[in-house]
Amino acid sequence: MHEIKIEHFELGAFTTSPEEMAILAGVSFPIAHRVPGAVGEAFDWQLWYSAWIEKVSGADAIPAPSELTVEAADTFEAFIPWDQLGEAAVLYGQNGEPLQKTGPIRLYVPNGSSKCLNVKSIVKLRIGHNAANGTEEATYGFKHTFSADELRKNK
Ligand SMILES: Nc1nc2c(c(=O)[nH]1)N[C@H]1C(S)=C(S)[C@@H](COP(=O)(O)O)O[C@H]1N2
Ligand SMILES: [Mo]
Repeated sequence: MHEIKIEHFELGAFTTSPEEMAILAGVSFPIAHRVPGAVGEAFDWQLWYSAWIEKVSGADAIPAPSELTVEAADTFEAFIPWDQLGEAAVLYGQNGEPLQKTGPIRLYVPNGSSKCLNVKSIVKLRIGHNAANGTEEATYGFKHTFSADELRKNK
C-alpha cells in the first residue's frame, strides 16, 4: 500500500505517495537524529507542509492549521495539536527501500505528549482547523466505527 490520502480543511482531498512527499520536502535525514534508536530515512513534517501548501494553494493565503489527525491501516489514529509538531518527522524509507511493516509512512512526534503518537502505517492525513485552536490535547487509539452491516452481524 503506497497511497496516502490527504484531507485539508480548506483545499479538499488529495492523493500522494511516500516518494512524492519526500521529494517535495526536499531534505532527508536519518530518523535517529531526532529519535535515538529509530531506523530509516525521514523528512521534516513542517518542511513538507510548507512546500505542499505552496504547491497546492498557489497564491491563496491559507490559514495555519490547528491540528493533524493521522489514520493508520489498522484503524489506529491520533489527533495531534499542530503546536506539538515542531520537531515532527515522517519516516518513509529504510536502506533506500520503501518501509515494509510500518509503511507507507510513519510519523514521529519527538516533542509530543506521548510516544503513542508515533503512528505507523499511515494511510490518511487530515489537516484540520477548528474553533478550539490550541486548547486541545493529543489523543490516540483505535477507531470504533462500524458499518451498518457489521453492526447487524455483531448483534
Ligand atoms: N498503526 C499503529 N501505530 C501505532 C500503534 C498501533 O497500534 N498502530 N501503537 C502506538 C503506540 S501505543 C506506541 S507506544 C508506539 C510503539 O512504537 P514502537 O513499536 O516503535 O515501540 O506506536 C504507536 N503507533
Ligand atoms: Mo503506547
